[in-house]
Amino acid sequence: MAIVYIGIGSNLGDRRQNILTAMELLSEKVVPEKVSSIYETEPVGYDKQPLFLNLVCKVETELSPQLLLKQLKKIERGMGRKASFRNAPRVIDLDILFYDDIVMESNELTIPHPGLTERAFVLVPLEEIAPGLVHPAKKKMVKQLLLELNSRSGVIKYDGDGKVLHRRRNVSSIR
Ligand code: PH2
Ligand code: MG
Ligand code: MG
Repeated sequence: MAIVYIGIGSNLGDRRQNILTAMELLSEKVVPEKVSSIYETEPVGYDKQPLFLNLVCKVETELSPQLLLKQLKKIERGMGRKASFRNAPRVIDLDILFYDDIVMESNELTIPHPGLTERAFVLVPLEEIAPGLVHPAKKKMVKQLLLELNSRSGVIKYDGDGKVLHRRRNVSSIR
């Protein structure tokens, strides 16, 4: 069985429910091993959009990277995700972050996920469940990558009751 880390994000509709639904659908395809807390995160890349909820999970699977990607896309489509521009708001996003220690690059799939080392919304939840996990290309542990990123700003634990934050300008100031 391969060990895979998957990043999940949502910033449209009932974000928390979307993430929970995605986890449930995912559990029908792979074996969940560990799940991080949910974090509320400032949008990266295109910032005129709502705050995201993000989490990271560790799963085991017999699916190849390509077949796993197919299943993730199927879940995204099934949950009503529409094709849009890069970094656009989305009901649900499921990304393969790591697949064992595979390093690969193709048109439809790059592993490890290329944006990972610059994204606190991935590294913070990842560090929560796998601080010692080694990035197979960078040869550095997740906790090291997060230290080098030198920022957790815009990423805070979400308490589920929506009490944590609703306004973007507050995100970085609450730690
Ligand atoms: N996903 C993106 C672009 N920007 N920002 C946050 N905070 N969370 C995301 O999941 C995210 C993003 C592209 O997939
Ligand atoms: Mg993504
Ligand atoms: Mg994606």
